[in-house]
Amino acid sequence: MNFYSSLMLLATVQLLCYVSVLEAYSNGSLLEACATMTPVHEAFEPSTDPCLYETRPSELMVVQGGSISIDLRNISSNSFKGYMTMAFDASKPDDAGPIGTFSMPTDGQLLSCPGGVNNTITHKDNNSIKRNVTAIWTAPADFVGSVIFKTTFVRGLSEYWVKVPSAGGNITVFSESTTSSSTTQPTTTTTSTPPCGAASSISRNWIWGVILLIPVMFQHA
Ligand SMILES: *[C@@H]1O[C@H](CO)[C@@H](O)[C@H](O)[C@H]1NC(C)=O
Ligand SMILES: *[C@@H]1O[C@H](CO)[C@@H](O)[C@H](O)[C@H]1NC(C)=O
Ligand SMILES: *[C@@H]1O[C@H](CO)[C@@H](O)[C@H](O)[C@H]1NC(C)=O
Ligand SMILES: *[C@@H]1O[C@H](CO)[C@@H](O)[C@H](O)[C@H]1NC(C)=O
Ligand SMILES: CC(=O)N[C@H]1CO[C@H](CO)[C@@H](O)[C@@H]1O
Ligand SMILES: CC(=O)N[C@H]1CO[C@H](CO)[C@@H](O)[C@@H]1O
Repeated sequence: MNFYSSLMLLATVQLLCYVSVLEAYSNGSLLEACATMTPVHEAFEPSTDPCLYETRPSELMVVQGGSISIDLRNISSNSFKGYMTMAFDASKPDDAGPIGTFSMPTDGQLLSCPGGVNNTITHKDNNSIKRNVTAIWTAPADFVGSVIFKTTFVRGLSEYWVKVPSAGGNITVFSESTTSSSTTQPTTTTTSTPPCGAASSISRNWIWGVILLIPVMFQHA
């Protein structure tokens, strides 16, 4: 192979890389992470260390169709670069899909994963440091029961936690008709920190891997 054909090959490979990078940023590709909430970096497994971040709901009870805010925040001073949060019906497997709707997060974007609209929040840019992301979650109007928020936090290429349950336990969505009879306020002082990496099956999704590799690719370019 002569010099010029090598050069052409290199240029083609780079072009293909560039195209797949662009595709990785399209909303359609991010949607592929909906099923597993799992970023994949070839060489790295999800961390089993205690999670450095938490999902903190403002309330542990909400009336059907009502709203609460959630904070994704650092526990130490460490900051994260990527995240994905969904709310699940605690009585069903996660395969049933996320429920409720989110408002636009303070740092990130809305996704509509299969089965709903605006039912997922995730990061928008690949490289900024995030310490405290806030979003409003609205419970479905036709649902009563226990809800659990789960967040995948990405600190960097080699360190991420998948589907970390929210701090303080599950959220109870109660019926409008029981509002008048329930006069006791739920305690919101629980401070237990759930373990990370609670996902039962970690299936691989290369899309997030591509997304998260981009800063590295840029640095080495
Ligand atoms: C990050 O965590 C540290 C320690 O808990 C805290 O002092 C700091 O305010 C947090 N920063 C933000 C932006 O939440
Ligand atoms: C909280 O949700 C989990 C499902 O993620 C479930 O296993 C657990 O039983 C729920 N706890 C309560 C008290 O409903
Ligand atoms: C979904 O979010 C978009 C962007 O904020 C908003 O315009 C739209 O009304 C939302 N749809 C629903 C059903 O919440
Ligand atoms: C996170 O941001 C929200 C809204 O900006 C604020 O109310 C809350 O106090 C912040 N939490 C931390 C721990 O910084
Ligand atoms: C509907 C939706 O999620 N649109 C987003 C697609 O991606 C761009 C760029 O990341 C966002 O600005 C849109 O809001
Ligand atoms: C879409 C986007 O935010 N791309 C950025 C990813 O990170 C590199 C390196 O910091 C930036 O140059 C891109 O603009």
